[in-house]
Amino acid sequence: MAMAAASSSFLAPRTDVLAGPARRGARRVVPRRPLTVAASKGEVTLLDYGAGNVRSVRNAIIKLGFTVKDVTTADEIMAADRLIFPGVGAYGSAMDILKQRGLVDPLREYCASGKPFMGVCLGLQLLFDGSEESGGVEGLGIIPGTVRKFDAPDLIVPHIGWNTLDVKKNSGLLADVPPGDRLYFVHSFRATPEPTNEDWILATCDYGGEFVAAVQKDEVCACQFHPEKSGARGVGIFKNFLEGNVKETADAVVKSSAVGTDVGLARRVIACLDVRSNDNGDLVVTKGDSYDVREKDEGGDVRNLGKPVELAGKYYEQGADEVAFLNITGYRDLPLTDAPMLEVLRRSSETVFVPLTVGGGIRDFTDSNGKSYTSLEVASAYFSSGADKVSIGSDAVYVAEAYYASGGVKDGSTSVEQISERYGAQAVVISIDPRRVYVADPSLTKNKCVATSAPGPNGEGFCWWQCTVKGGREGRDIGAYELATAMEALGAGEILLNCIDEDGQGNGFDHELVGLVSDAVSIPVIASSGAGCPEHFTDVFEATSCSAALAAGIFHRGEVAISEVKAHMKSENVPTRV
Ligand code: 1PR
Repeated sequence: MAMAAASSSFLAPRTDVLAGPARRGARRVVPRRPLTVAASKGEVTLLDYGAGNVRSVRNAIIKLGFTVKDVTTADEIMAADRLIFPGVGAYGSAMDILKQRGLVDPLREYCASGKPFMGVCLGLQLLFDGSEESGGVEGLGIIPGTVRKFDAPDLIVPHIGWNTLDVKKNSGLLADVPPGDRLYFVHSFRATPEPTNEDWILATCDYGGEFVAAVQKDEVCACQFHPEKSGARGVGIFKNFLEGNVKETADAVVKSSAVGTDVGLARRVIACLDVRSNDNGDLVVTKGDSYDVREKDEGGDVRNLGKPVELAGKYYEQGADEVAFLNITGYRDLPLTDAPMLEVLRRSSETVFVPLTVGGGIRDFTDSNGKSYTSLEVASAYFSSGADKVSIGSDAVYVAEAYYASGGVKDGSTSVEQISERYGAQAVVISIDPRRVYVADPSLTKNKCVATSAPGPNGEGFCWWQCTVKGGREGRDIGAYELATAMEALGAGEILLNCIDEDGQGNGFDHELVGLVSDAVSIPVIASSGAGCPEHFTDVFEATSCSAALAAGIFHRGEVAISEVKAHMKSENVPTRV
């Protein structure tokens, strides 16, 4: 596929980003580590049609001791002993690719043969008769039913996060998932259980109504959730599949609701790693106070709080629901050549089996050789290196300004629209970097104001939040409310809502800002900036309808572990994955 070719041209030589060079500005190139080849437990055939991140599926298979064989011809499908089909992207384009490559009938035949098959996410949906997505498209027609968009009123869509299952029959596939445990979902469309597909339903999930979470008939299985993003529990599901432990038994199953009241979609806790090169050229995790990341002493260096891959692994072990990497100098670096973020993603995805977001520098750019790259190509390179979502900062502000200037025209040409169209809305996060602006009267600005409980320095009773670009260096005449609503209209799937005033202050999240934006959009909002203790997480979840809360400093400085935040949420009855 063209996209895969475009992304592979970005693949920089492998450098050891964990090791620091001896002199300023240089990056030490360390030879590849020699690979120790363990005996393979067997070969797994992987149907990857190049439309998104399946690196974690590969990594999970390899971690479990199996080798991966990619499908390059239709014959290889029927020749497979075990086939994994991690569907990514939109339903219509996935079916188009399968048709173009002559894979539709081989897939149907393979599933009919009863050999082990595992579909993931879109790989489950494609088994159904068809989908409303992409204007109505025919699927593989193996399971009766149509895939439709979540449609309950006031539901936040996409359904992103960790949710509990209602298991309908006993299968070895889910044997290691205790009732009440959560798995990671990310999707806007779903199939529903119906009398015609009852014999296929292994588990359902509730989000604005019951939908199909897993199906199984003998050795043909599929999950709407992502095992490869569901931590150790999810990797265990792949293990059961790969080792052939999927037998169904007639034993009774225990419903999740029978083991407690903490069921349903959890509020997420996200660890954020602001990454940049320090003055020695080492790639470090840093952290600012109101975005100033330099030590306070004279000639202060960039604050160094650790190594990106190591810290991501630590937070995964502590129970982070997601990890975000923000390349904070991406607006001025050439994102794919100057900063080895691709390598950070590749390494992290080898051990971190929860969703990874990467931001910084998602924009069109031209390198020093005059070669131009589109934001879609930058995003493609990140996805193929292991990112599940990209976060767009400065470019989103320019896109929103142009959107309002045109009177709300969507012509499909912007970074947000193009990445959303190719990879799905759930893969596009908008990172907003706003600063509070006080006004005595709302008529003094065209941007949406709130009456604030913390009046300004001159007693101003109202405020709005001014969006910035270039890491907070330049303010623009557009508010966080206006940016968020424009981004939802253009196809973004999630808002990462920072606050420069609160960043690194440890005083808690800005509830007025988070409330304003969460109420304005129906896509998930991640509250960010200001967390100083576990109570700040429960406070923002109680005060607003945000879906997730993100923190950096308290985790990096070791003041609070993610597990402590989760334990506190549980004690306060805030749904959480522990
Ligand atoms: O504009 O698309 O290249 O993206 C640049 C990205 O880098 C944006 O997502 C922007 O938020 C981020 N960024 C740029 N400069 C800084 C900086 O700190 N100087 N960091 C920066 C943003 C803010 C948060 C932080 C929370 C939580 N960091 O993500 O992690 O405020 O911190 P806390 O818990 O310690 O309070 P583009």
